[in-house]
Amino acid sequence: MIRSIVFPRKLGRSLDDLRPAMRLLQALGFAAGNEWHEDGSHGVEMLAPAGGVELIAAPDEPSVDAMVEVADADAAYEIVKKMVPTLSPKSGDKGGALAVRISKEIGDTSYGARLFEVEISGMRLGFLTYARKTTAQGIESNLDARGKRFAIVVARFNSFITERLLEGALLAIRQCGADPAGIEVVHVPGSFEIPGAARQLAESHRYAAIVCLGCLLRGDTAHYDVIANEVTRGIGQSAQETGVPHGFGVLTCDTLEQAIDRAGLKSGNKGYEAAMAAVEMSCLRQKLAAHGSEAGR
Ligand code: DLZ
Repeated sequence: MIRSIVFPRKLGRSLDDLRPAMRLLQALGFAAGNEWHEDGSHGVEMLAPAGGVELIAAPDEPSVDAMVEVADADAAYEIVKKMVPTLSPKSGDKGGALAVRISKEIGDTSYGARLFEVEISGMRLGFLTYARKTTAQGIESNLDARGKRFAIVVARFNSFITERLLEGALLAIRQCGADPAGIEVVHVPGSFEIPGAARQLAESHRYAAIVCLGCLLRGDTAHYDVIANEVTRGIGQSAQETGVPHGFGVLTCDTLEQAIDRAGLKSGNKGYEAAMAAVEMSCLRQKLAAHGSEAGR
Protein backbone atom coordinates (compact mmCIF):
# COMPACT_ATOMS: atom_id res chain seq x y z
CA MET A 1 0.00 0.00 0.00
CA ILE A 2 1.37 3.44 -0.91
CA ARG A 3 1.83 5.78 2.03
CA SER A 4 3.46 8.82 0.41
CA ILE A 5 5.81 9.91 -2.33
CA VAL A 6 8.90 12.10 -2.15
CA PHE A 7 11.10 13.20 -5.04
CA PRO A 8 14.69 13.75 -3.88
CA ARG A 9 16.22 16.84 -5.43
CA LYS A 10 19.77 18.06 -4.92
CA LEU A 11 19.97 21.85 -4.54
CA GLY A 12 23.47 22.29 -3.18
CA ARG A 13 26.10 20.96 -0.83
CA SER A 14 25.37 22.49 2.55
CA LEU A 15 22.31 22.99 4.71
CA ASP A 16 22.61 26.75 4.05
CA ASP A 17 22.12 26.03 0.36
CA LEU A 18 18.66 24.65 1.11
CA ARG A 19 17.43 27.56 3.18
CA PRO A 20 16.11 29.87 0.40
CA ALA A 21 13.99 27.05 -1.01
CA MET A 22 12.79 26.05 2.47
CA ARG A 23 11.74 29.62 3.29
CA LEU A 24 9.96 30.12 -0.01
CA LEU A 25 8.13 26.80 0.04
CA GLN A 26 7.04 27.28 3.64
CA ALA A 27 5.72 30.74 2.82
CA LEU A 28 3.64 29.12 0.07
CA GLY A 29 2.10 26.59 2.44
CA PHE A 30 4.42 23.57 2.29
CA ALA A 31 4.91 21.90 5.66
CA ALA A 32 8.36 20.92 6.89
CA GLY A 33 8.53 17.12 7.16
CA ASN A 34 11.31 14.73 8.18
CA GLU A 35 14.90 15.87 8.15
CA TRP A 36 18.05 13.84 8.08
CA HIS A 37 21.68 14.95 8.62
CA GLU A 38 24.42 12.44 8.01
CA ASP A 39 28.14 12.73 7.27
CA GLY A 40 27.81 16.37 6.14
CA SER A 41 24.83 15.66 3.88
CA HIS A 42 21.31 16.85 4.60
CA GLY A 43 17.75 16.15 3.54
CA VAL A 44 14.67 18.20 4.39
CA GLU A 45 11.23 17.09 3.25
CA MET A 46 8.80 19.81 2.18
CA LEU A 47 5.34 18.30 2.24
CA ALA A 48 2.15 19.05 0.32
CA PRO A 49 -1.25 17.74 1.45
CA ALA A 50 -1.46 15.41 -1.56
CA GLY A 51 0.83 14.31 -4.33
CA GLY A 52 1.35 11.82 -7.09
CA VAL A 53 3.23 10.93 -10.23
CA GLU A 54 2.01 12.21 -13.56
CA LEU A 55 2.97 10.09 -16.56
CA ILE A 56 3.12 12.11 -19.76
CA ALA A 57 3.23 11.13 -23.42
CA ALA A 58 3.92 14.28 -25.49
CA PRO A 59 6.45 15.57 -28.02
CA ASP A 60 8.04 18.02 -25.54
CA GLU A 61 9.59 17.61 -22.13
CA PRO A 62 7.57 19.22 -19.34
CA SER A 63 8.84 22.70 -18.48
CA VAL A 64 8.88 21.96 -14.73
CA ASP A 65 10.10 19.25 -12.38
CA ALA A 66 6.96 19.44 -10.25
CA MET A 67 3.62 21.13 -10.56
CA VAL A 68 2.08 22.50 -7.38
CA GLU A 69 -1.65 23.14 -7.32
CA VAL A 70 -2.51 26.04 -5.02
CA ALA A 71 -5.80 27.63 -3.97
CA ASP A 72 -4.95 30.95 -5.63
CA ALA A 73 -2.02 31.13 -8.04
CA ASP A 74 -2.25 34.94 -8.20
CA ALA A 75 -1.90 35.24 -4.42
CA ALA A 76 0.99 32.74 -4.44
CA TYR A 77 2.65 34.71 -7.23
CA GLU A 78 2.49 37.92 -5.17
CA ILE A 79 4.18 36.13 -2.26
CA VAL A 80 6.95 34.78 -4.49
CA LYS A 81 7.47 38.16 -6.15
CA LYS A 82 7.89 39.82 -2.77
CA MET A 83 10.23 37.14 -1.47
CA VAL A 84 12.53 36.65 -4.46
CA PRO A 85 14.73 39.69 -3.80
CA THR A 86 15.22 38.57 -0.21
CA LEU A 87 16.11 34.99 -1.16
CA SER A 88 18.68 35.32 -3.91
CA PRO A 89 22.03 35.43 -2.11
CA LYS A 90 24.16 38.55 -2.32
CA SER A 91 27.69 38.14 -3.65
CA GLY A 92 29.94 36.94 -0.87
CA ASP A 93 27.18 34.93 0.82
CA LYS A 94 27.63 31.25 1.39
CA GLY A 95 25.95 29.32 -1.41
CA GLY A 96 26.44 32.24 -3.81
CA ALA A 97 25.85 30.06 -6.86
CA LEU A 98 22.24 29.49 -5.82
CA ALA A 99 19.41 31.62 -7.06
CA VAL A 100 15.65 31.90 -7.00
CA ARG A 101 13.88 33.46 -9.95
CA ILE A 102 10.47 33.61 -11.55
CA SER A 103 11.04 31.79 -14.83
CA LYS A 104 7.53 32.29 -16.18
CA GLU A 105 5.25 35.17 -15.23
CA ILE A 106 1.70 34.49 -14.10
CA GLY A 107 -0.79 33.99 -16.92
CA ASP A 108 -3.64 31.93 -18.30
CA THR A 109 -2.94 28.54 -19.84
CA SER A 110 -4.68 26.98 -22.84
CA TYR A 111 -6.31 24.51 -20.43
CA GLY A 112 -7.98 27.19 -18.33
CA ALA A 113 -5.55 27.42 -15.41
CA ARG A 114 -3.59 30.33 -13.92
CA LEU A 115 0.09 29.41 -13.84
CA PHE A 116 3.55 30.75 -13.03
CA GLU A 117 6.89 29.02 -12.78
CA VAL A 118 9.81 29.45 -10.39
CA GLU A 119 13.35 28.17 -10.63
CA ILE A 120 15.08 27.51 -7.32
CA SER A 121 18.70 26.50 -7.68
CA GLY A 122 17.91 24.65 -10.90
CA MET A 123 14.72 23.04 -9.58
CA ARG A 124 11.79 24.12 -11.71
CA LEU A 125 8.41 24.40 -9.99
CA GLY A 126 5.10 25.36 -11.55
CA PHE A 127 2.30 26.80 -9.41
CA LEU A 128 -1.19 26.73 -10.77
CA THR A 129 -4.86 27.05 -9.97
CA TYR A 130 -7.38 25.30 -12.15
CA ALA A 131 -10.54 27.18 -13.07
CA ARG A 132 -12.70 26.66 -10.06
CA LYS A 133 -15.22 23.89 -10.62
CA THR A 134 -17.90 25.13 -8.30
CA THR A 135 -21.16 23.42 -7.71
CA ALA A 136 -23.09 26.55 -8.53
CA GLN A 137 -26.05 25.24 -6.62
CA GLY A 138 -24.00 24.77 -3.44
CA ILE A 139 -22.58 28.24 -3.60
CA GLU A 140 -25.91 29.81 -4.42
CA SER A 141 -27.82 28.05 -1.73
CA ASN A 142 -25.34 28.04 1.14
CA LEU A 143 -22.38 30.23 0.39
CA ASP A 144 -23.76 33.17 -1.51
CA ALA A 145 -22.02 36.43 -0.75
CA ARG A 146 -23.33 38.28 -3.80
CA GLY A 147 -24.71 41.72 -3.07
CA LYS A 148 -23.61 41.58 0.56
CA ARG A 149 -21.09 43.63 2.50
CA PHE A 150 -18.60 42.05 4.87
CA ALA A 151 -16.19 43.47 7.43
CA ILE A 152 -12.93 41.83 8.41
CA VAL A 153 -11.29 42.86 11.68
CA VAL A 154 -7.64 41.85 11.66
CA ALA A 155 -5.03 42.25 14.41
CA ARG A 156 -1.64 43.70 13.48
CA PHE A 157 0.13 41.80 16.25
CA ASN A 158 1.85 38.74 14.73
CA SER A 159 1.12 40.22 11.30
CA PHE A 160 3.33 37.57 9.70
CA ILE A 161 0.46 35.20 10.48
CA THR A 162 -2.56 37.49 10.46
CA GLU A 163 -1.80 38.83 6.96
CA ARG A 164 -2.04 35.25 5.69
CA LEU A 165 -5.31 34.79 7.51
CA LEU A 166 -6.51 37.98 5.86
CA GLU A 167 -5.52 36.70 2.41
CA GLY A 168 -7.43 33.49 3.09
CA ALA A 169 -10.51 35.37 4.29
CA LEU A 170 -10.52 37.73 1.28
CA LEU A 171 -10.16 34.79 -1.08
CA ALA A 172 -13.07 32.96 0.55
CA ILE A 173 -15.43 35.93 0.43
CA ARG A 174 -14.51 36.68 -3.19
CA GLN A 175 -14.98 33.04 -4.15
CA CYS A 176 -18.49 33.25 -2.72
CA GLY A 177 -19.26 36.07 -5.14
CA ALA A 178 -18.88 39.23 -3.05
CA ASP A 179 -17.84 42.42 -4.77
CA PRO A 180 -14.35 43.26 -3.42
CA ALA A 181 -15.52 46.86 -2.99
CA GLY A 182 -18.04 45.57 -0.46
CA ILE A 183 -15.38 44.12 1.84
CA GLU A 184 -14.17 46.45 4.59
CA VAL A 185 -10.85 45.54 6.22
CA VAL A 186 -10.30 47.09 9.64
CA HIS A 187 -6.90 46.77 11.32
CA VAL A 188 -6.61 46.80 15.12
CA PRO A 189 -3.41 46.71 17.22
CA GLY A 190 -3.84 43.24 18.70
CA SER A 191 -6.35 40.47 19.31
CA PHE A 192 -7.51 42.13 22.52
CA GLU A 193 -8.97 44.98 20.45
CA ILE A 194 -10.87 42.73 18.03
CA PRO A 195 -14.16 42.39 19.99
CA GLY A 196 -14.58 46.16 20.44
CA ALA A 197 -14.12 46.91 16.74
CA ALA A 198 -16.23 43.92 15.70
CA ARG A 199 -19.03 45.06 17.98
CA GLN A 200 -19.06 48.58 16.57
CA LEU A 201 -19.12 47.26 13.01
CA ALA A 202 -21.88 44.78 13.83
CA GLU A 203 -23.98 47.45 15.52
CA SER A 204 -23.84 49.56 12.35
CA HIS A 205 -25.90 46.77 10.69
CA ARG A 206 -24.15 47.56 7.41
CA TYR A 207 -22.53 44.13 7.15
CA ALA A 208 -23.93 40.68 6.51
CA ALA A 209 -21.18 39.23 8.69
CA ILE A 210 -17.96 40.14 10.46
CA VAL A 211 -14.78 38.05 10.21
CA CYS A 212 -12.38 38.28 13.16
CA LEU A 213 -8.71 37.44 12.59
CA GLY A 214 -5.85 37.38 15.08
CA CYS A 215 -3.07 35.25 16.44
CA LEU A 216 -2.31 34.72 20.12
CA LEU A 217 0.89 32.82 20.90
CA ARG A 218 1.11 31.28 24.35
CA GLY A 219 4.89 31.59 24.58
CA ASP A 220 4.89 35.32 23.81
CA THR A 221 1.81 36.43 25.67
CA ALA A 222 1.55 37.14 29.37
CA HIS A 223 -1.83 36.03 30.76
CA TYR A 224 -2.39 34.17 27.49
CA ASP A 225 -5.39 32.17 28.77
CA VAL A 226 -7.10 35.24 30.19
CA ILE A 227 -6.67 37.19 26.95
CA ALA A 228 -7.69 34.22 24.77
CA ASN A 229 -10.84 33.72 26.85
CA GLU A 230 -11.68 37.41 26.84
CA VAL A 231 -11.28 37.72 23.06
CA THR A 232 -13.37 34.61 22.45
CA ARG A 233 -16.07 35.73 24.88
CA GLY A 234 -16.14 39.26 23.43
CA ILE A 235 -16.55 38.04 19.85
CA GLY A 236 -19.23 35.53 20.85
CA GLN A 237 -21.08 38.15 22.84
CA SER A 238 -20.98 40.62 19.96
CA ALA A 239 -22.44 37.95 17.63
CA GLN A 240 -25.18 36.96 20.05
CA GLU A 241 -26.21 40.43 21.14
CA THR A 242 -26.23 42.02 17.69
CA GLY A 243 -27.49 38.97 15.77
CA VAL A 244 -24.83 39.60 13.10
CA PRO A 245 -22.81 36.45 12.33
CA HIS A 246 -19.11 36.62 13.33
CA GLY A 247 -16.55 34.26 11.82
CA PHE A 248 -13.96 33.31 14.44
CA GLY A 249 -10.46 33.23 12.99
CA VAL A 250 -8.35 34.03 16.04
CA LEU A 251 -5.58 31.47 16.34
CA THR A 252 -4.61 30.41 19.85
CA CYS A 253 -1.38 28.49 19.48
CA ASP A 254 1.44 27.27 21.68
CA THR A 255 4.11 27.95 19.05
CA LEU A 256 4.75 29.94 15.90
CA GLU A 257 5.06 26.66 13.96
CA GLN A 258 1.51 25.72 14.90
CA ALA A 259 0.31 29.14 13.78
CA ILE A 260 2.11 28.79 10.43
CA ASP A 261 0.40 25.43 9.88
CA ARG A 262 -2.99 27.04 10.44
CA ALA A 263 -2.33 29.97 8.15
CA GLY A 264 -1.31 28.01 5.04
CA LEU A 265 -2.20 28.92 1.52
CA LYS A 266 -3.65 25.73 0.17
CA SER A 267 -5.04 23.93 3.16
CA GLY A 268 -5.66 24.76 6.76
CA ASN A 269 -6.01 28.52 6.44
CA LYS A 270 -8.22 29.42 9.39
CA GLY A 271 -8.92 32.84 7.93
CA TYR A 272 -10.40 31.18 4.86
CA GLU A 273 -12.44 28.84 7.06
CA ALA A 274 -13.68 31.63 9.33
CA ALA A 275 -14.79 33.68 6.32
CA MET A 276 -16.58 30.72 4.76
CA ALA A 277 -18.37 30.14 8.06
CA ALA A 278 -19.33 33.81 8.19
CA VAL A 279 -20.75 33.72 4.65
CA GLU A 280 -22.63 30.52 5.38
CA MET A 281 -24.09 31.96 8.59
CA SER A 282 -25.15 35.11 6.76
CA CYS A 283 -27.12 32.91 4.33
CA LEU A 284 -28.56 30.85 7.14
CA ARG A 285 -29.62 33.98 8.96
CA GLN A 286 -31.55 35.13 5.89
CA LYS A 287 -33.13 31.74 5.47
CA LEU A 288 -34.12 31.47 9.10
CA ALA A 289 -35.57 34.98 9.00
CA ALA A 290 -37.60 34.09 5.90
CA HIS A 291 -38.66 30.82 7.49
CA GLY A 292 -39.71 32.65 10.64
CA SER A 293 -41.86 35.19 8.77
CA GLU A 294 -43.47 32.39 6.73
CA ALA A 295 -44.21 30.42 9.89
CA GLY A 296 -45.79 33.52 11.44
CA ARG A 297 -48.34 33.88 8.62
C1 DLZ B 1 0.62 42.59 24.16
C2 DLZ B 1 0.35 41.41 23.30
C3 DLZ B 1 1.05 40.22 23.47
C4 DLZ B 1 2.12 40.08 24.50
N1 DLZ B 1 0.82 39.15 22.70
C5 DLZ B 1 -0.12 39.23 21.72
C6 DLZ B 1 -0.38 38.13 20.87
O1 DLZ B 1 0.22 37.05 20.94
N2 DLZ B 1 -1.34 38.27 19.93
C7 DLZ B 1 -2.06 39.41 19.77
O2 DLZ B 1 -2.92 39.48 18.89
N3 DLZ B 1 -1.82 40.48 20.57
C8 DLZ B 1 -0.88 40.42 21.52
N4 DLZ B 1 -0.63 41.49 22.32
C9 DLZ B 1 -1.34 42.76 22.06
C10 DLZ B 1 -2.71 42.83 22.74
O3 DLZ B 1 -3.67 42.06 22.06
C11 DLZ B 1 -3.19 44.29 22.76
O4 DLZ B 1 -3.16 44.80 21.46
C12 DLZ B 1 -2.31 45.17 23.64
O5 DLZ B 1 -2.25 44.66 24.94
C13 DLZ B 1 -2.88 46.63 23.71
O6 DLZ B 1 -4.15 46.62 24.31
